Amino acid sequence: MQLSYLNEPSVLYNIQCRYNQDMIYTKAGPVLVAINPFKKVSLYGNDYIEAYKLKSIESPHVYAITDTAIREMVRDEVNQSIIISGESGAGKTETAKIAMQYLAALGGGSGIEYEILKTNPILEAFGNAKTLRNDNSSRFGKLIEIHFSETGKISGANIQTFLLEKSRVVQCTEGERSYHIFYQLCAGVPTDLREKLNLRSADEYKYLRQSNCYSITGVNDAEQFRIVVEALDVVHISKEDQQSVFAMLAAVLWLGNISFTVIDNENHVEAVTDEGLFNVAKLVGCDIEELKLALSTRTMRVGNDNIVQKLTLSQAIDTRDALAKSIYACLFEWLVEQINKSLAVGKRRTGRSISILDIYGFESFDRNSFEQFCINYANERLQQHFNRHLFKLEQEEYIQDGIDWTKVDFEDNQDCLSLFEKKPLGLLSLLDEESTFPNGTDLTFANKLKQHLNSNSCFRGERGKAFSVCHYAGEVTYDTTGFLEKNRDLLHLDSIQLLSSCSCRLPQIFASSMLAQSEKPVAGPLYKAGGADSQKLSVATKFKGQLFLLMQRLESTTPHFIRCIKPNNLQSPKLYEQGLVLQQLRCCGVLEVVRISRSGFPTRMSHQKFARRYGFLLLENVAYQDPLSVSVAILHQFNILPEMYQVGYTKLFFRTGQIGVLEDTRNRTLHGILRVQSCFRGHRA
Ligand code: AD9
Ligand code: MG
Repeated sequence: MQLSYLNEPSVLYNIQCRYNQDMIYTKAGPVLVAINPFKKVSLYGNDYIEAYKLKSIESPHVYAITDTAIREMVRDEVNQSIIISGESGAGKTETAKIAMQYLAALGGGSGIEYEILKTNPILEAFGNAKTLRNDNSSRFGKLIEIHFSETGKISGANIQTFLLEKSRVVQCTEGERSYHIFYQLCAGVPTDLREKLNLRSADEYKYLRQSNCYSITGVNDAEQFRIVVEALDVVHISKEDQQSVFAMLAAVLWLGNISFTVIDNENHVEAVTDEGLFNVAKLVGCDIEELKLALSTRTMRVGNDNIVQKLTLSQAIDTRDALAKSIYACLFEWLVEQINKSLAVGKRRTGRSISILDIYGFESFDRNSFEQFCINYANERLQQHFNRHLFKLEQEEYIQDGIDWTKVDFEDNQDCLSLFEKKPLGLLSLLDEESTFPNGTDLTFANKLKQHLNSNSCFRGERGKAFSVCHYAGEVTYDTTGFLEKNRDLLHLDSIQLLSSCSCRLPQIFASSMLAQSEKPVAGPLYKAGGADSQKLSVATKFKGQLFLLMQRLESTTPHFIRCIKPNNLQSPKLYEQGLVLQQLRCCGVLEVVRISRSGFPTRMSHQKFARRYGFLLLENVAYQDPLSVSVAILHQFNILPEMYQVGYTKLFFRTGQIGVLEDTRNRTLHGILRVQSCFRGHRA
């Protein structure tokens, strides 16, 4: 459906009308808007996939946009990306799966497409959790790159993940849960393995008990466990490795149950030799006494001597929790690595690919911490990519090619990004600087921000340890408590050494990957607090680097944008809050996109390409003419109205939908030719 009169009310009215009839997808210029139905809608499955493939349905859909990506990949020989954004709970992960479903239906042979689909239950089990916003919230970012062979079949895939929220393993807000896999394991593990791992029910583990939430309405964790195991089989993770994975999960849970007792009058503590300690030692394969030592002391190097320092209760708890977080994060990375090995592209790759990006959405809670700070920073970066493609680059291209074009102003989030990234006085730099000071605290960090950034229009100092940032999606107040520690993310060398001395394979692998990370000479701030500690890149700096690389990769692709919108904050299928929808559409720039694309020329093709692609449809012989003349002849023959295109110096520019008409004619003609040829061959045979 095309709207002729575009303003906020008409767009909103249209989206709501469609939503009421379960048509959750609407096209806003080149952007697909998807409103979360929070219920099953009958828009998916093989019949629909077939219909979109044959183009017998035109209604906007994730399938349609994915189909366009495939066609453009083949037509332009350019890699494509499908970039899905929206707030937490808006439907990004579901949308990504729907797009993957469409791609998988293209087939690949040897079941690779099936394997790709099976990565979803695994990654969701290990990387998603129930939050206050979303029962299945992604706590990591994901880019899946699906490769195609020359014949247009899937030849393999590669998954890249970004910054898993590891604090959740040891710390979780009331009403939220830790990662699904813990509850699935506790509920669904078969009896023999349960005994081997000494597993109890979820409510016996302190890490899971603290948030007082064990189940999710409508979700059967035991059944989910079965699905995950089946998926692990499909991506070729051996039964033996699966057992090791579950042993690591059990070890993390038991770590949380280790308690400490005061041993002297200086408040130093020692780990209690109880069930927790015993089980951890058994599961990772280390000596109980060594584990006890690693959790209760710390080796410092002073000059040429090693000095063993006893820990206080809070230091010991931090050490224990840091170990649990590291084991989990390493396990997650290791799993992704194994999956990637299984999905690896064979030798016959063409290098063409479609990438699907699904990262954690913008978050604004009552209390926002370092995790929200990173998540929202990532969303700012993504928003800029969106702006650049739909507004900035668009205008620059028109101007460069000599097209008459009236500028449209758009919300630019560069100021907010600069607030984060500026050196030396930006949020990230100041955070890193404070993290390297031995005496730096969350409060000194907050004060430094206020001292240096108060004049910035996107920044506001708040009382105490808090500050606010004006994000494109709204203002968020961050509490700096825990910022420095989470950013340093130190793991004592004692802990790494403990892991490397384990008899089990996974802890050893984790130890060497931790060492590799900490010893690599890398640019940027390094942390070397207290002698024998590991040196490493700060979490924020590493994340920033990852995001830059991601953006670089996306820049080399043709992007297709999907904006997910949630109609209410209650995950309810019945409630449509106009104000909430308007706010999301407004701040993510969708309304401006509509404006620009109605008045702009979103499709473009070079004269050469256009002439080559459609020239054969011409009735007159133009073989000797230049591409521009051929192009103009095509435009005339097909009666493309003058207001529907513009001829630039190097390219032709078309309004939405115009090139589709030509494509259809071309396809029909080509099919005709093929039919004639095969008839001809049939006669001769
Ligand atoms: V987060 O940033 O990871 O917290 P997402 O990924 O944006 O968030 P998600 O895809 O997990 O949200 O969707 C949230 C819930 O909405 C899902 O668990 C479904 O229950 C529901 N949902 C989303 N999209 C659809 C859909 N197309 N059909 C049915 C849907 N339900
Ligand atoms: Mg998600």
